[in-house]
Amino acid sequence: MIPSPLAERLAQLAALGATGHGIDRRLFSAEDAQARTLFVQWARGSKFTVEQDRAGNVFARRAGKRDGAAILSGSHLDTVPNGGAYDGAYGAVAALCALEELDAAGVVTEHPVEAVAWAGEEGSRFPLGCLGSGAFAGLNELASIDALRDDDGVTFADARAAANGLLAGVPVRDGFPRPAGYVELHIEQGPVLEHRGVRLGVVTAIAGQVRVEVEIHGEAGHAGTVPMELRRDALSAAAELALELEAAARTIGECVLTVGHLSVFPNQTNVVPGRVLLRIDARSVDEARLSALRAAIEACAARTAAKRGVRIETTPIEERRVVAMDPQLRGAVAAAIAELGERAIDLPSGAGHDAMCVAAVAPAAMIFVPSAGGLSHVGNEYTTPEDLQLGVTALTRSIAAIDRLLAKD
Ligand code: HGY
Ligand code: MN
Ligand code: MN
Repeated sequence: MIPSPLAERLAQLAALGATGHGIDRRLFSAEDAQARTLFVQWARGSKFTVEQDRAGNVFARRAGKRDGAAILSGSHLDTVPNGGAYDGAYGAVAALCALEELDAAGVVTEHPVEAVAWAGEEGSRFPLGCLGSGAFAGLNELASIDALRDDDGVTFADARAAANGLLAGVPVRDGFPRPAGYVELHIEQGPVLEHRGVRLGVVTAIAGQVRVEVEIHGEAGHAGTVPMELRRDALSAAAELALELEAAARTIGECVLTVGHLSVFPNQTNVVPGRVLLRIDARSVDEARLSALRAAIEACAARTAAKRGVRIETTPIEERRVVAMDPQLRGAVAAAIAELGERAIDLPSGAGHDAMCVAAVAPAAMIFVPSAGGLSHVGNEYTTPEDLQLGVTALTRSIAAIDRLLAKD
């Protein structure tokens, strides 16, 4: 089988940041700069006009009959540590392939269409998810993003200005022009499509997210001499808090809560941990449950602090509301898929996506393809080449359908 540009491009991207256990490609790293450079080369190879914005997002524009507000499609090129080859990269490459398929079919759209590679969706370097799309949508001021620091203390502003930041030779556009509409193709990252035996999904809503940083101040001491009853062990307190939070999430129901990031200080075998830093990621597609999660985090922290005699500080670091996808665009996507003779189901997204930010400034829709075993954010993330290709075809048809729909406005 002749490899498609989609498969070849995904393979090239997968090599950037390969760790042997997955892919580690964080914003403004050398690997990330190489990935954005490939995106630019592929776009220019197909005669699309390329620009970037001050947040590091990269755009490849295909002209339409009109100038002005474009229909955007894309996703992110960064990954979580030891992430997979499809989360984000697939949607960014697929958008380019969709523009090329429009060219090949001689489709002249009313609107310009832009493929976009969003910067820093994962929040795996700077402590904010959807960093580029959040700036693009005006949800996060660039000035506040500039001040964000990575674990080495490097600010976003410095990283952006450094060698692996904004790309040399790519014009930097002014501001963040509002698009006419947005459609993102993404792997489902869950088990529903595979379980239902369906190859395409139309997303109804994207779960809201609450991310909280927690600092637990206990008392460091000699592991051999401090009696158990006199300890204020920050790690034992963190462990108790994590279990309390897990129980609270199970009680609230239809939500998820994860303590996925934890640092112990001084992290020395023979020293009682004096301080622990952890981050909580809580989500639900129901706003009332999100509020209950916020309250539970505070209540569990207060209870654990009192019980263990430690001081616990909680700092919200990210708040994303539940975002419903646009009903009209969903209808256009569903009709385009039906024309392909393919079945699709409606489903919510527990994973966050750039679409939840872009939806603040334009009607947005998302299309899912199945994830094998529902796995994602792991190195063995997989979707069959046939499903990947079907997704591109569905995306191409959806972009054309959305263009016709919005041209009527
Ligand atoms: O965390 C998420 O849901 C997304 O992958 N950033
Ligand atoms: Mn992800
Ligand atoms: Mn993603």
